[in-house]
Amino acid sequence: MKTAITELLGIRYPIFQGGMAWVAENSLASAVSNAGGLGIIAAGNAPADYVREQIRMTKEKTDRPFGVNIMLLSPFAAEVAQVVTEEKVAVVTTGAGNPGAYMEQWKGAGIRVIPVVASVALAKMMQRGGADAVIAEGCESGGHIGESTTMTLVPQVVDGVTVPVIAAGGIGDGRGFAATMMLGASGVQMGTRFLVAKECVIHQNYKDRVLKAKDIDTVVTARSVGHPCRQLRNQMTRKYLEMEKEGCTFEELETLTVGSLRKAVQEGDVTGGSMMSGQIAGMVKKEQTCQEMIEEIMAQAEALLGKQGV
Ligand code: TUI
Repeated sequence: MKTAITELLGIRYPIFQGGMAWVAENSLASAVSNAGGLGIIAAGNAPADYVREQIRMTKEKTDRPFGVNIMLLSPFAAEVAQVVTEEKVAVVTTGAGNPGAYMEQWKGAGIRVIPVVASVALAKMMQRGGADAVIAEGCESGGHIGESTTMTLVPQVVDGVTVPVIAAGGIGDGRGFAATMMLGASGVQMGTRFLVAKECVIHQNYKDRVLKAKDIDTVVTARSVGHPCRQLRNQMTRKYLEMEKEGCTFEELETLTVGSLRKAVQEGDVTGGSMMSGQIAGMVKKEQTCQEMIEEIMAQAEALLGKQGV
C-alpha cells in the first residue's frame, strides 16, 4: 500500500512502531523495520551513549530505515539530539514537548523529523518549523497523553496542516488502520500491539497482563499534576489514584513511580510497577512476530479499503 508516508520514507507499509521507553530497543525496532514498517528506538530517559549503542546495534540488524524517538522531558534530550544527528538516523520522532530548538540541526543532517502532537496548534507550529510529517496521538494511547481522542484529533490535524499525518492511539488491527485512513491519515503508529511481539524484550509478566486485559483495564494517573499517563490498573495505580484524591503533591506521588516502568519492563513487577498500555490492550490476544502482526493488519486493512489504499 502506497501512501505519502511510504513514499517519503521509502518503507513498504505505513506502520510505525511507537517509541516506548524501556521497551523499544534494537530487537523490536529492527524486527519492525525488517517486516516493512518503521521500527523506532526509544531514548526515553536514557543517556546518550545508550542511544548511540542501540542505533549501532539496529544498523547491524537491518538495512531498512528506522527511527529514534526523543522524549523531550528527558534530562539527556539535548545530548541525544546530537547523537541522532551524528549517526544520521533516517527518522526522528519526538514526544512530550516541542522539539523546535533541534529542528534545524536535524534537517541539516538530512533527517526526516516527525513530531508527536496532541493538538492542532502544535501540529501547525511543527509544520512551520520544518516537520516532514506529524503523528497525531489521541488519548487512547498508553503513556503520557493529551486530551483529545484519535477520532477527533486526526481529522482536525489533517485539516490544519499540509504535511502527512500519522494516526496514533487506539489502533490495534486492520480495522483501526482502515478507520484512520478514512479520517485522512497517511499511516498509523502502534505501541500496545507490539508489546507482545515475540521480538519485544519486556518481561513475560507484563506481556501476560496485556494479553489478559479487558477493554476497561487501563486508567489514567497523574491528571491532577498535569502529567496524565495511561497504564494498566494494578496495586500501584490504585494507590496513586487514592493519593491524588487526597490532594498529594507531585513530589509525594513520585515516590510511587520512580523507576516503576523499569520495574515492570525488566523485573516483571506487575503489582508495584508501571505497565504503560493503550486502551486497545483488550484486543491483543496473541503473541506473534512483528512480521505476522504487520502482514495480518495490512491484509485486513486492504480487504476493507481496496489494495490501492487511499
Ligand atoms: O510522549 C509520549 N508518551 C510518553 S512519554 C513517556 S515517559 C514520561 N516520563 C515522565 C513524564 C512524562 C512522560 C511515556 N509516554 N507520547 C507523545 C506525546 N506527546 N503525547 C502528548 C505529547 C505532547 C504533549 C505536549 C507533545 C507536545 C506537547 O507540547 C507541549 C509544548 O511544549 O507545547
